[in-house]
Amino acid sequence: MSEAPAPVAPPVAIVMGSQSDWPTMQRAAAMLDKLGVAYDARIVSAHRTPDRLVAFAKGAEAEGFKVIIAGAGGAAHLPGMVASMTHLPVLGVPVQSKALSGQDSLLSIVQMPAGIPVGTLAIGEAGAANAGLLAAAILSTGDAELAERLKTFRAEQSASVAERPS
Ligand code: RP5
Repeated sequence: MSEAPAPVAPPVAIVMGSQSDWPTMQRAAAMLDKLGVAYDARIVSAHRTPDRLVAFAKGAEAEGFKVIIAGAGGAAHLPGMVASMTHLPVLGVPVQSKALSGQDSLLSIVQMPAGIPVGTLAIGEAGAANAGLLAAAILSTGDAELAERLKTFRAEQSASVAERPS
């Protein structure tokens, strides 16, 4: 009797610092859904669950992930800490905070010292959606069918823009 094939691991991990980040990070998930890219979404807090953070970041490559999207708000250490423990590309999404409207999140994520990169997107939902698109674009360099789906997405987006305001 032949063994069942091993399940294919999703190529994208979406991690976020809190349940409260999920409404924002769902925009990344929705984009990946649209493009047919599998992902696993998890809550991993740099501050509240540091052991979970270390286990996730150090094990991400072995789990089969190819790209990591990390979203956090306020003192947003998650993307940088994840990046410090894996060579996989990390895309950081600054979640819009209540106190400082996400300026704190943005600066926390974008100002990485040389040597540990985090590809930082815009604050909030636009950044999360673009993180999904960028993750797909990275994966598309080794996946011609995904590249075609991305081109179709772009073409449909262009076609949906009216020439004049109504
Ligand atoms: C950060 O603190 C999280 O990423 C979240 O954006 C922010 C607030 O978290 P909660 O107090 O809503 O759990 O760690």
